[in-house]
Amino acid sequence: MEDGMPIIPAEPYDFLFEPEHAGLIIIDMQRDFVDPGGFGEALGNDVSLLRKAIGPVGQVLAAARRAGLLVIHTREGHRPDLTDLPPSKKARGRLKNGIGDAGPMGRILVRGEYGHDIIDELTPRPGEPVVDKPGKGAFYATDLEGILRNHDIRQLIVCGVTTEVCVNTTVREANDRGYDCLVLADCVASYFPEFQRVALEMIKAQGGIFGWVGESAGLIATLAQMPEAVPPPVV
Ligand code: TIU
Repeated sequence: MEDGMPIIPAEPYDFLFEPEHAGLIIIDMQRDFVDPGGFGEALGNDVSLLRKAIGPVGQVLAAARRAGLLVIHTREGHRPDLTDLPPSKKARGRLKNGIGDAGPMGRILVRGEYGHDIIDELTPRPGEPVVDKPGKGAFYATDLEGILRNHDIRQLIVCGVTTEVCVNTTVREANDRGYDCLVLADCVASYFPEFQRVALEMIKAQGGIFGWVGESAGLIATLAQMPEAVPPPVV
């Protein structure tokens, strides 16, 4: 505790947690990125590296729900008519089966398709906003900033995939907008172990140039000391 404020062990220094103004954001834990047989695996990636985060994210999610933190989920994807898909994004990678095409779990990264949705282990609950984003960052072309403002959120606990792509982009966007981000190292994951390491280094370097890096255990221990929240009525 510092001035009554809980402290979460983190790097480059302890994170002063303001639970009243903190939200949990879970980035793109979608079947197409994380599940065997999805788009990510079809691209040749080893999804087991991403799946390591599922357990810790689930524990953080349960602790955050119990404590009454605002929980926000994001999904990367596009309208079925692909009008929000930049031609550059569609062309990138010269894929035979790319965004909008038929994939192993439906049309790839298209809203409403099975593969686009969040994995069963982390299904959003009613009342938890799901932010659909066309880009890598969760702020770009979404209503996330309005949601955070309406809930007086100033701190973001960040989980999800992938560490160097959508997690890093979102943390940088949040940082420029004045949010303090605590990224939980065991709750984010990359297809590339080297990128996982370096992406976390980048966040906490230079005195926390983009934010803090901690572990789920530190946050969960702090949340466990808070009284159980009465869930708001679902509307
Ligand atoms: N969510 C997210 O990170 N989207 C990606 O495309 N990530 C990759 O690592 N490709």
